[in-house]
Amino acid sequence: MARGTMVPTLLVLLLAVCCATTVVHGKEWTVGDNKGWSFGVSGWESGKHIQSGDVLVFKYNLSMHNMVQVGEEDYNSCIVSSPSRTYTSGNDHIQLARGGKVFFICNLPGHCQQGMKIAITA
Ligand SMILES: [Cu+2]
Repeated sequence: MARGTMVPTLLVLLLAVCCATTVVHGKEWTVGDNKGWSFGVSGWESGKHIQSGDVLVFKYNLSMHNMVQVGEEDYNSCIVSSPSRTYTSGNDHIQLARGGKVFFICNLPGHCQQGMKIAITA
């Protein structure tokens, strides 16, 4: 390799390493902003540039609500029919993986129907 191309090559390598590791630190989004994970939160996600690596924070009163990650069918029907992970801490942090859509609903009776549901494309 000629001496003149050595430095640019190293710079490119350094950039590649730095950018590959910064992906880990995503932006934190509080779902529903000040209102939190609550009735009518559906639509909060639209127009937001939410990316893989970002973290969704679901804040809610744990005696009133929960949060379940579901598939698209269950999201549409508001009925949890397939095995899904249920979160109940009142302050759930979900880091989004790359690719595809993810769906979250509250599965207490009637809550999803009252807009406690979001669909995110990461
Ligand atoms: Cu609820």
